[in-house]
Amino acid sequence: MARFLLIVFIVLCFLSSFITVNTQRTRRSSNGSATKQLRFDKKKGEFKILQVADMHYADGRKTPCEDVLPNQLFHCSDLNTSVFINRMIKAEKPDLIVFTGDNIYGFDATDAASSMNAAFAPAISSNIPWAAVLGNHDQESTLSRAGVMKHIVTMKNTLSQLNPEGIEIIDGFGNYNLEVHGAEGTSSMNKSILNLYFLDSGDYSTVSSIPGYGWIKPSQQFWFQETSRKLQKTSKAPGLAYFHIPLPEYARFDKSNFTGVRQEGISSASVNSGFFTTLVETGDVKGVFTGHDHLNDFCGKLSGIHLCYGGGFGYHAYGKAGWSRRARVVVVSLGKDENVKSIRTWKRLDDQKLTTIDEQVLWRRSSSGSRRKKPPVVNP
Ligand SMILES: *[C@@H]1O[C@H](CO)[C@@H](O)[C@H](O)[C@H]1NC(C)=O
Ligand SMILES: *[C@@H]1O[C@H](CO)[C@@H](O)[C@H](O)[C@H]1NC(C)=O
Ligand SMILES: *[C@@H]1O[C@H](CO)[C@@H](O)[C@H](O)[C@H]1NC(C)=O
Ligand SMILES: CC(=O)N[C@H]1CO[C@H](CO)[C@@H](O)[C@@H]1O
Repeated sequence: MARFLLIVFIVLCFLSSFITVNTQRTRRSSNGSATKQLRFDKKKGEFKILQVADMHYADGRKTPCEDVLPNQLFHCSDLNTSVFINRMIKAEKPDLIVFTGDNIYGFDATDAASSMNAAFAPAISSNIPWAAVLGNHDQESTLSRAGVMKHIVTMKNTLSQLNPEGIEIIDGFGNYNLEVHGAEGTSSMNKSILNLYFLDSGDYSTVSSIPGYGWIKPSQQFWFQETSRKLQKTSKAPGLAYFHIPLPEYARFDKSNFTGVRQEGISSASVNSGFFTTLVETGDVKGVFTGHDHLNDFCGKLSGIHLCYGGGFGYHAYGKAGWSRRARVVVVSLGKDENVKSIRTWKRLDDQKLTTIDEQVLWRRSSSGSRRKKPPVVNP
C-alpha cells in the first residue's frame, strides 16, 4: 500500500511539474505573436538591436522635459520620448528592442504600471519583440523592483523574464538570457549563434560600509558563467550583455581610446564585484551595453570586450540642452558559413534627420588559413 501511494505521489509530482511548464509556455506564447524564437533574417543575413537607455518616463503629457533649450521647453513632455522611439523603430526596423533601465522615473510617476504601459507602448505597437532590465529608479513609484519586473513580463511581445528557471537563489529581478538562432532553413537554425544576456545591476548598496550604487552579485555572475558555458558547448557564438549601471572598467578609457564622448563621471558602484573579469574569463561576450550616465555615449575596448553606453534617450531625464537625445543600434552580420561574422554599432540623434554618428566595428571573427592574407581590420 505504502509503495502504491508512493508511486501515485511520484506520478502526481511529475504531472504537476509538466502542467506548470506547459502553462508557462502557453502564457508566453499567448502574449503576442512576436514572442517566438529570435533568429537571424535569412535575406538580410543580419540581426539588429535597438538600445533605449534611460527613458525616465513618468506621467506622459503632464511630465515636462528636462535640459532642453529654452525655446524647446514649451510643448515638450514624455510624449517626445515616445515620438523618438517611434521614429527610431521606423528608421532602423530592429529585430529586438532592449530597454536598459530607468525606463520609468519612479519619483515622478504617479502609478508605476500606467507609466510602464505608456513607456513601452511604442515597442508593443510595433510588434517587434522587446526586452527590458531595471535601472536604479524604476522602483521609486508604486511598485517594488520585483513588482516592476513582474509587470513587465506580462506585457505584450516582451521576451523579458523575471529570473532564470530552475535557479533557487539569484540576486535581483530580471536576470535572463536570450538565444538568437541561425536563419530558417540553414545548418545553424536550431542553435544559438548569438547569445544575449540581461542582468539586474541593482539600485543602491544595502551594505552600510559601502556607499553608492548597486553591483552585479556573485550569484548572478555564477548564473551567467554556467549559462555561457552551456551555450558554448554547442556553438562558439559571440555574446552581448545588457544592463543599467556601468562597470568600474568604463573609467579606464579617455579620448585617445574611445569612440563617442564622456561628459560626466562614470557612476559605477564604489566597489568592483568582478563581473568584467568574469566576462573576460568566460569569453563569449564581445560587447557590454549600459545606460545610467546620460551624458556619456562612448564605446571603448578593454581585454577584447567593448564597453559601451547607449547615450541618454528620455526627455524627462537629465541631459544637456542643445546636445541631442540619442540611441544605440547594434547590427550582427552573418558570414557565408551562416555563423556570425561581425558586430557593428552606431548611434542616431533625435534631430530632424535622425543623424547617424560614430559607426564602428565592435568585433570581427578572426580569420584563419587562407583568409589570413587579407589586411587586418583596425578598430577605431
Ligand atoms: C516635442 O514634441 C513637440 C510636439 O510634437 C514638438 O513641437 C517639439 O519640437 C518637440 N521638442 C523637442 C525638444 O524635440
Ligand atoms: C531543426 O529542427 C527542425 C524541427 O525540429 C527540424 O525539422 C530541422 O531538420 C532541424 N534542422 C537542423 C539543421 O538541425
Ligand atoms: C587609454 O589611453 C590612456 C592614455 O591616454 C591610458 O592611460 C589608458 O590605459 C588607455 N586605456 C585602455 C583601455 O587602453
Ligand atoms: C496582451 C496580453 O495578452 N497580455 C496578457 C499577457 O499575459 C498576462 C498574464 O497571463 C495577462 O494578464 C495579460 O493580459
